[in-house]
Amino acid sequence: MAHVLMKFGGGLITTKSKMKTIDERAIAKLSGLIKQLLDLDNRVTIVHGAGSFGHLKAKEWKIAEGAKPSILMEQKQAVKSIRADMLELNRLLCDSLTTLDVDSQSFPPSQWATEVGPNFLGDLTPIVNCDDSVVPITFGDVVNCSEPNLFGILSGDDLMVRLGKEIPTITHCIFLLGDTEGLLSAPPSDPNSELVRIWNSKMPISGEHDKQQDVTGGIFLKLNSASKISRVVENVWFIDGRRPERVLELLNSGNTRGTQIVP
Ligand code: IP8
Repeated sequence: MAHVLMKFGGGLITTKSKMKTIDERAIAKLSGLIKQLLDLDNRVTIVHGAGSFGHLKAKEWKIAEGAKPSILMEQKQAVKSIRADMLELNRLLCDSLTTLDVDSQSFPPSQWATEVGPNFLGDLTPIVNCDDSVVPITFGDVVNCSEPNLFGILSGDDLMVRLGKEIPTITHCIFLLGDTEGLLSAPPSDPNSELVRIWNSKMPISGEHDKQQDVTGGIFLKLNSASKISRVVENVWFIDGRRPERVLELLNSGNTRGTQIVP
């Protein structure tokens, strides 16, 4: 039996550039994957990103930079609105699971976490000790921070680091990506770009961070997070989220098409 910690990237479950647009087909496929994993007696813990339910308003109102006196009223309004949007996205995912008779429990970080980065504060034990018949789900969110920032963005990648390290039963930690098969040797626009099959933090990366839409760290934060987790979890992978069957193949055979992250 495996315990799989998976992150659904925001670019996989939403269209990143279009305000609050979900990818219904992708979500239905991912729910199917969770159902299959549970039917095979595995445990599953989910983290999801924000995509166009978080990054666009966060970018517009500079939420990741913390409170700015000249626009504080608007920022506070945006914080409320992003939190509501994230609850909405989370509800859509949970509803999709319910249609397959999968029970889930949501843990919205704005309600239990403060501060940003992998050393954020908050009690993870309700997620760690969640009943194994239920799929715990948490997500990237706007959290309260101490002065002078007052608020900030806690990325799902940071939640992955802490859950990967603090849930002792995790055997597999998988980042499901929306637009690539894994880590590429060069940006996707480069014709010589190839899938990197195995990566450790001493290897160079030639990535792009889409600052237009992404207020957290893009591929760099993901790699850094995965690398930290690989020190405690044996199987850490980047896999194409449009091909969920690769997750099942990984569990069955120990290998699949994607990037394995090693210490
Ligand atoms: O997509 C970001 O989480 P991520 C959360 O996991 C918000 O980096 C609200 C932008």
